[in-house]
Parts: sequence; C-alpha cells; structure tokens
Amino acid sequence: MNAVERSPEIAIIGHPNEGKSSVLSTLAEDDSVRVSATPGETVVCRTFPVRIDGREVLRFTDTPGFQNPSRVLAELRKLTEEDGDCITRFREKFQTVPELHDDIELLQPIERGAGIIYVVDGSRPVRNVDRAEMEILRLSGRPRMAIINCKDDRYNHLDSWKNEFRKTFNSNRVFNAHRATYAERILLLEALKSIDQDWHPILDKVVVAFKDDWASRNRQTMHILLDLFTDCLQYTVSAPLNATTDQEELQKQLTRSYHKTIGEKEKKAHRRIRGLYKHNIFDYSLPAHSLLHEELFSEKTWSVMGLSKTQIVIIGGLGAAAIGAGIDIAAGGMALGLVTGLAGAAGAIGALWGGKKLSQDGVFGVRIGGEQLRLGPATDINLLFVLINRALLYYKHTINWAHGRRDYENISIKSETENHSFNITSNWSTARLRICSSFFSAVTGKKENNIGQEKKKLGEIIERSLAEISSEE
Ligand SMILES: Nc1nc2c(ncn2[C@@H]2O[C@H](COP(=O)(O)OP(=O)(O)OP(=O)(O)O)[C@@H](O)[C@H]2O)c(=O)[nH]1
Ligand SMILES: [Mg+2]
Repeated sequence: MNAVERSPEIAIIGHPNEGKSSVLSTLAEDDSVRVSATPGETVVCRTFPVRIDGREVLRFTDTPGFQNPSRVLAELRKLTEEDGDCITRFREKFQTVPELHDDIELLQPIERGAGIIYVVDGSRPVRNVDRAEMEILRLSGRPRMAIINCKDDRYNHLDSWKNEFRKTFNSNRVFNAHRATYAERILLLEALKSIDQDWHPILDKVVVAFKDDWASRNRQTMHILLDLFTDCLQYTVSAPLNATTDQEELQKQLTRSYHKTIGEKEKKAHRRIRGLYKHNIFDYSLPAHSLLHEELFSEKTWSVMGLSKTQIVIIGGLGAAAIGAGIDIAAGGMALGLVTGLAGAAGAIGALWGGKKLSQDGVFGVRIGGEQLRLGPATDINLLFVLINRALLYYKHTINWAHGRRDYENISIKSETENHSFNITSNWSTARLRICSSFFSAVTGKKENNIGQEKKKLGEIIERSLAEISSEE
C-alpha cells in the first residue's frame, strides 16, 4: 500500500496516565493494548490497524504522554518563525536530547500527517501544562479533536475543559474508555469527520464499514442463537428401563444430564458470541449481581426470565404452543425447571416430585416401547423464552464491555433492571410472541410447520432485537 492509498491515521495524544491507551483499546476493539495504572506505561508509538473483512480502514496510533510540554512549546514557538514544518525542525534539532525522547516520539505520527485525538481526564481541573500541550497541537496545524475521558464520576470540571477546548480544537466529546458503548463509538467516529473537510469522505466510508461490520456480527450472533434454540428445544436424553430400574433415581439422573447438556450448549454459544465481539485476551466479568450467574434451570431464572403472566395468557390464547406447568412459575414450585422445562402437563409434578410412580403416559419422560425412559424434546415454551432472554442479556453485557476496561473491581455497572434488560421479551408484541410460538411448535414437532420458514421469522426478530440493544447509548 503506498502513502496515498493508506488508511487515515489518528494519533491518540495527551498527558501521561490520562487514559490514552484505554481510549484507543476501546475505539479499536483491541484488548492487546498495554494499559497500566503507572504513568509512563507507553514509551513508544504503536499503530493499531482497524481491519474490516481483511481490509485496513483506519489506523490508531498510541503514543507516550507529554513529558516537557512547556519546554517543547517554547522551542516550537521559536521554530515557527523559521521556514518549514516546526514539528520536523523540532525533531531534527532535539533528537539527541535524552529528556525530550518521549516528546519527540509522540510527535512522530503528527509529522507524518496523522489526525489527532487529544485525551484528558476530565475529572481533574485544567492546568497550565495542559494549555501548553493544546497549544503544541494547535501549532502542528493537524486536524484535531479532544476527548474528555472521566476516570471517575466527577464531572464538575467538564465546562472549564470544554471552554478551553473551544480555543484549540475543531471538535470535542465526552468519551469514557471504560463505559463507551458501540453507539458511542460510532458517534465519536462521526464527530471525527468534522475535524477536517478533506477527511469527510474517507471517514464516511469508515463509519459505513463499521456499521456494516456490526450488522454482520449481529447476523452471525442471530444464527448462533437460532441453532442454539433449535438444538436445545429438540434435545432428548434417554436411558433403558428394565424390571429392576429405580425409575425415580433414573429420572433424576436423566434430569441432571439434561440440564448439564443444555447448560453446556448455552455456554458454548455464548462463548462464540463473545469471540465475535473481539473479547479475545481478557475474559471480561459479568457484573457480580448479574442474573446470568444463576443456573439456566434455576427457579429464579425461570421466574424472572420466563413468560410473564400476561404473556402466558396471550400464548395460551394463540393455542399453538404448550406452556406446560407455566402456572407453577407464579407459585414458584420446586419442580419448575424440571417440569416446566421438560414435561408438558401439570400432572407430571405429582408424578415426579410427589415421589409417586411415573405416570404411564410418561408426561415427564416417555416410555418408549416399555424399554426406555426419555426426556425431551422440550414441551414448555418457557424454555425458549428463558434462552432468548439470557442470550440477549449476555449480548448486552458483551457489547457494552469496553475493550479498554481492565480493572475488574469497583466498577459501577448499569443495573440489569434498567430497561428491564433481564427480560427483554416481556415487552414483545403479540405478533412476536406468535412467531416464537410457531417456531417452538415447529422445532419440537408439535405442528407440521416448515422449520426453515419459522427459523427465518424468529431470526428477523432476534436480529432486530440485537440492533435495538446496540443502539442504546
Ligand atoms: N475508572 C477509569 N479508569 C480509567 C479510565 N481510563 C483509563 N483508566 C485507568 O487509568 C490508568 C491509565 O490508563 P492508560 O490507558 O494506561 O493511560 P495512558 O494515558 O495510556 O498512560 P501512559 O501510557 O502511561 O501515558 C489505568 O489504570 C486505566 O485503567 C476510565 O475511563 N475510567
Ligand atoms: Mg499509554
């Protein structure tokens, strides 16, 4: 690639320890960027290309922090009176001065024409060294914007920073390296367009490429989820029965095995989704109180992530899918996960949990030819809703875990109760519920519906839901 064809370069510049590397890591979705609480972590410039479908669309360059901004500014001012680019002349004049090493290093990308994102920690007041840094960047003449990355929740200096920025930058934004969502990353890229007219067309393309790439990841997520739902709902486990079999014990074993297998299928799907959003190195943690720490088949999971009472009535009215012992969700029966998840009729509760003999018609499991006991395919549509809600909640945490975030403690996290995100389907329309119900009937073989068509319809809802979650700021 020659210089003309190269993707635009944006250098992330600022004072040591303000969060430059963290901002870059979040923007470039790269968790290999070195971030540390000790100032001076970054000592050499490092460029991180952003590739979409193997094509480099943008490059972000991480730089060391300014060490001697006042001295650099004084020298640059003198050099501006001479011919040529003051940054180049500064490097030529001072490249052998050891104490100016970091300052010369950080100016390198500017010298080769990079645009600038200047990062400050907005939770502290503006100082004179900051003014010197901003003036250096102004003298460089490069397109530039400022980012306020508040390292803690104090925003009381925001106005004074913004006033300061208006003097020197074409644009400024608040952007939190630890909490920025996908939507905020796109907004930042959109804002970058305004730093220079010449950059407008190329950054327009970059934003389109980012959006397309995101839509394609969402589509892949949707396919992973459709496969997961189909696989789980159709899953069966069986064991041979003979005259000496302790049926109750066997049922318990089958149930454990069923729960374990479905749980593993879900974990595997979630891990694949995590990979799509490029959390490759650091295993991000779910919030301590996340409902996703609950077992898939726990009573709590089913009561908060299954169908609401109103939805049970609606789905019942549609007459298409079995809700099994859904009523028991309200009663909070112990048998919830097992019976509602695996069996169809309320009769199964007595048969299984009352310690009585398994009923002959096999509502919990099915006697096959009198020789086998079988669990599955699922007979309760709640299993589908629990899987959907857990997947959407997992997705929400995944996309909102900024790549620049490394410290896993003391982070305030938006509660799952916000936007009711632990049960996203609770707001779904009857039309959506009808699609879920038809999908359920088709994959579990209760109706002769065309599975391909039902999958397509459910896929559309899931994809729309993922896009809705992505657009939340
Ligand atoms: N809470 C919080 N901490 C942050 C945020 N951004 C950065 N930090 C922390 O601040 C410290 C410095 O972050 P870096 O990204 O390494 O800062 P830098 O500007 O690249 O630092 P140098 O390379 O040393 O100049 C790290 O401990 C980060 O985790 C933020 O938005 N919120
Ligand atoms: Mg750094």
